[in-house]
Amino acid sequence: MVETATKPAATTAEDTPKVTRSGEINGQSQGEIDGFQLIIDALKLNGIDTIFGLPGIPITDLTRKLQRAGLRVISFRHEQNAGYAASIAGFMTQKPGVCLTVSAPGFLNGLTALANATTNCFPMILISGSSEREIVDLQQGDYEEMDQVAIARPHAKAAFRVLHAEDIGVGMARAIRAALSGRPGGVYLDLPAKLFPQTIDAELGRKSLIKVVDPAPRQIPAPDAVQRALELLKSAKRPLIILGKGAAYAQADADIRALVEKTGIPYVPMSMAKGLLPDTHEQSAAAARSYVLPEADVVLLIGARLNWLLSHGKGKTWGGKSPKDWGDRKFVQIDISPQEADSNVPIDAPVVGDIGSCVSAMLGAIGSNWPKPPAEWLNAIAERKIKNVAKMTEALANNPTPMNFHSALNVVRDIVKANPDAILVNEGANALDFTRSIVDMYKPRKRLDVGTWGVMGIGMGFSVAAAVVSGEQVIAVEGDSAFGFSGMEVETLCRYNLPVCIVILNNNGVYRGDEVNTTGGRDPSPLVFVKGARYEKLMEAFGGVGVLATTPAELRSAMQEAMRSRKPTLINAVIDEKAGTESGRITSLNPTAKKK
Ligand code: FYN
Ligand code: ADP
Repeated sequence: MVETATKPAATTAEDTPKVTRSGEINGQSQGEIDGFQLIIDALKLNGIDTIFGLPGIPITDLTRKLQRAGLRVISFRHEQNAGYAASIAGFMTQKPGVCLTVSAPGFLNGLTALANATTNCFPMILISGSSEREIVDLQQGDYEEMDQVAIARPHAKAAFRVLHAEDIGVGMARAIRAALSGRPGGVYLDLPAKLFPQTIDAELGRKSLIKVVDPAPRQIPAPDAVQRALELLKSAKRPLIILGKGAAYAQADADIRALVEKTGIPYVPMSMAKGLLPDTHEQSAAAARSYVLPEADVVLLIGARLNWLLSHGKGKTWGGKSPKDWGDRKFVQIDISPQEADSNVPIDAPVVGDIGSCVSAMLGAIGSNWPKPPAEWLNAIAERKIKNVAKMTEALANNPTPMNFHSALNVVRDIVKANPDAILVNEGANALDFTRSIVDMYKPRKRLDVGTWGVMGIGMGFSVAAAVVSGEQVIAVEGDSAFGFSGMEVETLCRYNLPVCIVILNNNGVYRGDEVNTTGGRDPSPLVFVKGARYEKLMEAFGGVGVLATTPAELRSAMQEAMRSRKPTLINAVIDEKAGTESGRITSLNPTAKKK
């Protein structure tokens, strides 16, 4: 192996290859290949065609070379947003989304997104350049010095560092396999600056690359586990299915629908599983959620964990007498991770495998004479649904001045119904919770939101990725606070001319905008923003369309125009600053509320 000088030549800004008299291209003999090229070839070989990132030392040249090599490089204004984009691209495509950052601070900015990907089971690879190992390890104060692998490891499914050009193929293969196989997650890949200009024999280099074969192998469930699950489900008087975002990720849409319909079991979708079956499906029990959870006697979880979002499978949400009461309900859980079962309450019938294989095995075993659930159960749910839907219809029919969440979201609901292929990105507190229950989804993987962590800041990163990956129209419904975390990426939307329509539900603050500082001090309450902020002008600053909407009619016409033009659009939908409650529907998680 020939190693070139150790200075990070990665920052050289050559736009056209420099060919010397001795036949070297960019200082590299034609019989040799460098780290840059090997990284690019390894990505291409594995079908990775889009990189989300932010250039700088030592990866600037890599971004140029990636673009020149035909990959799409989407450059952001902050690495966290690039990271969120990569992670959601992974969720949408079942290919690891790649985020590329500079060393230390850039890496750390991307790390939140990596941790979020791991938590949400999204396949993602964070690739960061890093400083000189020798200097970093002796803590001699290198430029952007940091032991990035050590820091990434607890937040990732796996973390690797490649020191030698001939190991790039293995490093990339290990990263791809770790991100995709089993339970998907975030992987960190550390590429020190010295690696990029390293050269090795071209033939050796080509041979060192690995095209990963079957990166997410099917995991077939054991037949007795399937049988146990079916027997339990068959014995149920009040069965329920809960669909989670794992089910959406699995892309086993037709089989999941067939299982739900053949068994006739009512189902509740978790937030990002909305639309896996259309929300208008007659078996959806979403509008009777707080009735079916405590009442169900056997619950089938498909790609949904019994974490906080499902009150850990116990306590009052599930009809228990105390928060610790497990109750006597039985659970069947389909999950790719064998360790998921019993994480919160006993799982009576774990079915371990990939959702496609598990659901298809169950379908194969149930035949055509599966007994429909007792009519008493179905009628009770229907009755509950009718009541809740009537309540919702009444709330949506009101037309107050100023707008409230319902009157604004009634418009979004109609627009999504008319554009079922559009992707809905959603974040906030009240803006999230109201949108989830008001806006029906009709197709799988069309709703992308704050996920397992309730993280704020995914809005623009998810929107960019959703538009880039799918080519579909994106609608981002944002709380005014949530939007602030990634708002600068409106420039990115304009730069790439993406069909994203942002609707900011603007009530002047976090949760609501009418709080005052009761101390008499000079500062505003920590929860409020500048009143009457003109967010739409931010979009206009970069050449997009900005609209101020104070009525449902104005909001409707602006959204319709955005769908028609496909121009980056920001609609500042002004709602009553008194609208909203603390933390939306999870007020009870605030420590003071818990104490009461
Ligand atoms: C739902 N509902 C409906 C409908 N769909 N009514 C009528 N029609 C339709 N189509 C009803 C449903 O029955 C519930 O009423 C209510 O609307 C809310 O439904 P949802 O959203 O399914 O249920 P809930 O209780 O809010 O769900 C719990 C949750 C969810 C924890 C899974 O809140 C969630 O995903 N939260 C994420 C919160 C978060 O991350 N926030 C970000 C940080 S905010 P009832 O049945 O009467 O209860 C920081 O401050
Ligand atoms: P939600 O928040 O919607 O309830 P979670 O993120 O809690 O969803 O759960 C997703 C679950 O799906 C995880 O436990 C994960 O292991 C599982 N999962 C992800 N992909 C697959 C797959 N292809 N097959 C089986 N299980 C999967």
